[in-house]
Amino acid sequence: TLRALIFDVDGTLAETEDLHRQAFNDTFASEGLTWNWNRDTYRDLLKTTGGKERMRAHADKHNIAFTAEDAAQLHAIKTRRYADLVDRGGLILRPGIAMLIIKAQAVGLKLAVATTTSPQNVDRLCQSCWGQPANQIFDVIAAGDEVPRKKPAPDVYQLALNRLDLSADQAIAFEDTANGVQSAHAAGIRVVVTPSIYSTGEDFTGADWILPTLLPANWTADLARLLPAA
Ligand code: XBP
Repeated sequence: TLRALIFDVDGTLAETEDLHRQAFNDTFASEGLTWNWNRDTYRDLLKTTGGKERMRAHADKHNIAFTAEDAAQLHAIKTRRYADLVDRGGLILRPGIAMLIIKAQAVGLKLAVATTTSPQNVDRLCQSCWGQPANQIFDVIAAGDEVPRKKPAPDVYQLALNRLDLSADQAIAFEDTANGVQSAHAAGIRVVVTPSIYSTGEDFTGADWILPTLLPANWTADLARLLPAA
């Protein structure tokens, strides 16, 4: 039986990637770098999960010397900038998320996050969208820097399952990208994918359900039997 819902954050709970992109670009500008990521460039770079890893991918592509310290330092500035941008407001939960979470709580399902971004960023998003800290919405938060390998590796989903003390068949994952689908699938968890602005058109092989949004009107009959009815 289903015991938990495990959510990806960026692109799944909310369309955050353009705010991440802006935070990166603002950071590059304030630190005197000429790097600037437009939407097409960023779509490519998103194939590399994790902000530090993404900057490294850019540096490697352009043969720019870039140390782990450079990445850590820039990323700390980017994280502060992202928090400020989120705090300005305007981020909204994707359709169906708010109600699904209310219904899941009502029927006693556990709620978890399995994300590549940092716990601080999850907290900021929850404050902005729910007016509550992340640990009041989610029972478990598993983040990218806590595991050796980021998505598409299964590590972050396995960490979430361990902390939930559940097996893979007791959970469903919610994702928006091919990397995320692969990660959940590799952990043996059934996965619902709702493609986002940046991930539309990716190869979602391994997904159990592909839906435009999580609004109940989009649920297939087999999914509706699993999820709490809205
Ligand atoms: C999102 C990411 C993150 C964000 C940036 O992946 O890959 O890197 O783009 O966040 P997912 P950080 O949706 O699978 O969590 O800069 O904090 O890494």
